[in-house]
Amino acid sequence: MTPNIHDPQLTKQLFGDDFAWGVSTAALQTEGSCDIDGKGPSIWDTFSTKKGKILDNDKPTAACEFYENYERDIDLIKELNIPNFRFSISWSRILPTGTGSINQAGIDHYNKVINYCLEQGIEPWITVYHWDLPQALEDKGGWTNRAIVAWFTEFTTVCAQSFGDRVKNWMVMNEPAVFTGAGYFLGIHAPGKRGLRNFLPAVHHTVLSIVAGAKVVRKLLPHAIIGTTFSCSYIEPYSDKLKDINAAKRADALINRLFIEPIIGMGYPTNEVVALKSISKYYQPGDEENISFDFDFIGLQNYTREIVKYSFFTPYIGASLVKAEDRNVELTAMRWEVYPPAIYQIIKKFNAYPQIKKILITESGAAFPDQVVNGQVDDPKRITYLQTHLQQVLKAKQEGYKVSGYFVWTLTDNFEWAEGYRPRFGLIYIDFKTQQRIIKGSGKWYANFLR
Ligand code: GCO
Repeated sequence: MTPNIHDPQLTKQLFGDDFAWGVSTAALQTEGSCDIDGKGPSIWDTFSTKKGKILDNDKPTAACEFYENYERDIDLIKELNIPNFRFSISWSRILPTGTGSINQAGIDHYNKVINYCLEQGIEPWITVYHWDLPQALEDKGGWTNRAIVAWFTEFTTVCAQSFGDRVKNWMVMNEPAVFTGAGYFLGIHAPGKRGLRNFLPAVHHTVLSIVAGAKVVRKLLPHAIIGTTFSCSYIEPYSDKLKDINAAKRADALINRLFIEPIIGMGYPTNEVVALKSISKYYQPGDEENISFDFDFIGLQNYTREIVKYSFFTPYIGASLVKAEDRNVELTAMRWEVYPPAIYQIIKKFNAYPQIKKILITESGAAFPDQVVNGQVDDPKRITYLQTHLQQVLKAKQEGYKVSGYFVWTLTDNFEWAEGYRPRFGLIYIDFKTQQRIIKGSGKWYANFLR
């Protein structure tokens, strides 16, 4: 089905004047120039040199060349009528070894990006940390080392002091469940560590760091609007059998609640996942007061739904995901189910927490196998994905649930972590050999919607 580009049921006006529309990116996925102007290596620069870790052994060395050519892509954001641009700061550009001496060239670079956005009338939104830890800190244990709370506070302080006079909207961290789960438990993302003995301290130090970072921004920039972002999937049990229902609850605790609940003052969800109780080993006196913060907003990032089944063989959690490809459903190039009601359910779920004041969708989007035909990229599936998800966001809003922003993931095709350059999530196509850009049909649709 080719969607109606001028769908009268879906207009920007229906979401209200104060709804924030945007697009999200991340430093490591777009910048390239990994060792330019004094930048130190990040864990992804190192991880991607190990054979077999990234699909096709792709590397983020060049990515979208955003570092060198940021003006070109910010011009495209303007051309697409997108008023808000969310991007992250590369820690090892600012502090090449993570702590200690500051690299002025890194600060100058982000000043140029911020200033250019403002000159084009685009509001910059900063994510302080989007997964690219300086390798020098990983060499000292990374997120498993409690000293990281001080290192992260130092990095956040430099960011707030350098950019806070012009940047109003801050997100302390992106998707802690993914970088700790994939990077410190499953070993499939950088730095490739595994097991509970890495995962549990990484979780606790991440929570302490999110709160410490938020406090520093609040102290240095009393007028800043401070959020942090979480990945979340709508979870349903495989059957109405009690053991599947309980397995789904455990998966929900791990996937959706592990970080958000402590941060809003509820503690870790240890009743559902008993293995999490050992996190107390990493507590120090006073931590109870330092694991929660009154955020101005929470960013939710949703892509799909997961179906969960009881599994005797899965350690710690006794639950497994029923793969979307075994469920005869529509899939994206990530093999994730296309299920628009998931985003509505997620908004509804997090509206039930009275501590959450404001919700923004800080990522939503899909990868499909786009192709250039006669110099054009038609991607009707992505247009349908965005429209059907926006209809669900609108439904939530009209039913009275808080939700006040929507940021598409992402501007251009980019380096999709362990999946390399194959999954294409962009509104804009990139030929990675020539770095040529082509605005996809979905980009034109979004531009028209935002006009
Ligand atoms: C995340 C990250 C993005 C990903 C996107 C698609 O949500 O995992 O924020 O960096 O590229 O989500 O997987």
